[in-house]
Amino acid sequence: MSAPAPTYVAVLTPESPGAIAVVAVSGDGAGRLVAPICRRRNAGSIERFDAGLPRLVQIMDGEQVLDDAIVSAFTIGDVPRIELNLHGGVRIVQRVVGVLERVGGRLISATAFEDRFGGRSSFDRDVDKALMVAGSRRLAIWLMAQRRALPSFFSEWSTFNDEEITAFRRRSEAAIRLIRGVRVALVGPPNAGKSTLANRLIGHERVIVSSEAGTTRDWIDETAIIDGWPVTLTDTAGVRDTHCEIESEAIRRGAAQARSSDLVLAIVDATEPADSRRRSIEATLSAVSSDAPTLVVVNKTDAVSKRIEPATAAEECWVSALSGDGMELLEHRIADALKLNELDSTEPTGFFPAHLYGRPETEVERTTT
Ligand SMILES: Nc1nc2c(ncn2[C@@H]2O[C@H](COP(=O)(O)OP(=O)(O)OP(=O)(O)O)[C@@H](O)[C@H]2O)c(=O)[nH]1
Ligand SMILES: [Mg+2]
Repeated sequence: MSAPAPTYVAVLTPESPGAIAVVAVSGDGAGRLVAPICRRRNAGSIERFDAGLPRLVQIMDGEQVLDDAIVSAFTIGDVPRIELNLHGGVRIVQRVVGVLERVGGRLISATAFEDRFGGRSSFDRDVDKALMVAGSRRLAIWLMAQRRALPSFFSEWSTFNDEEITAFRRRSEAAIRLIRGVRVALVGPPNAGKSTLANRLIGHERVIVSSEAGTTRDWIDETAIIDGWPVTLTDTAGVRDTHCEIESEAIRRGAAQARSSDLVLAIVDATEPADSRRRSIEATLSAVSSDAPTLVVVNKTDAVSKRIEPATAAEECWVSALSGDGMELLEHRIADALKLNELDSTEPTGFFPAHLYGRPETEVERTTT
């Protein structure tokens, strides 16, 4: 008699803290493996799980309750699968998986599990991976559109000419950066309104604002939704000559952040005379010396009554972080500078580096491991 086919166990959610974790068990013996380690909340035992009838149970390690979990049973193709929806603590997941292994489950990676039982293409898995980190509704909708558009594009890859491939790669660069995480640094002299502008873009009072110059010390990262796209904003300490050691270190750290950003917003104060704004822009940009594109933002337009003369041609955006005036245009400009407008259409566009070569990322992972 041949040995019974193994029952496989995999953690489907990422190995990082989260609100829930999903442990899947697949194979003919899935029910026989899971039922004995579960009990009803009134301590009664569980005989079996019925498909389509999720149950709230306690997962047990002997007499110890490991977690309250929702357990659902279904079949994929004709293979029975049971999913345990646990609380997301890393320790709970480890212990539940440990119990499942002890009663005979064979632990495999989520990728191997998906290969065996998922029934989904590797590109679908790319979309799911990206959706997990997509920080905005617009990006999620865009990814769902790619789920339809990209596979047929990949299947015709060999028929495209160089020009078509180049256009595809150009569109894709912006999306790859967005999925990896786009960073925008706010720099400028003290009191220009960097933190007020950061709060306005973030949508709540995340950072401290005060009329005292030198308020922001350590740089602060926070996600803002710019034109519908998720962008990480870094508010930094105002750039000026100072004898204060702590402030100097804060300025140095802020400049380092700006150098590793995808875009630098140089904020200046509209109430300053044009000459002094010009000097501020020069001093700020030389202090951060970043290769990233720069957008000069003139803030506090509400505080000046007469028309302000541009100090340099680079002064492109005029806003009032206090009243919100000009913010919509500023958001468009930021999105343009980050080339996110490349994603306005639903043309096939890659979002992982492997897509630049016409194949799903998971395929590359598999051939390189
Ligand atoms: N009238 C007006 N005041 C503003 C505006 N934006 C900021 N302020 C004021 O300018 C002062 C400094 O604002 P902050 O946002 O703390 O400036 P900051 O550039 O972050 O300053 P540091 O952290 O010290 O470098 C505060 O009193 C703000 O209320 C604006 O658009 N209009
Ligand atoms: Mg500040």
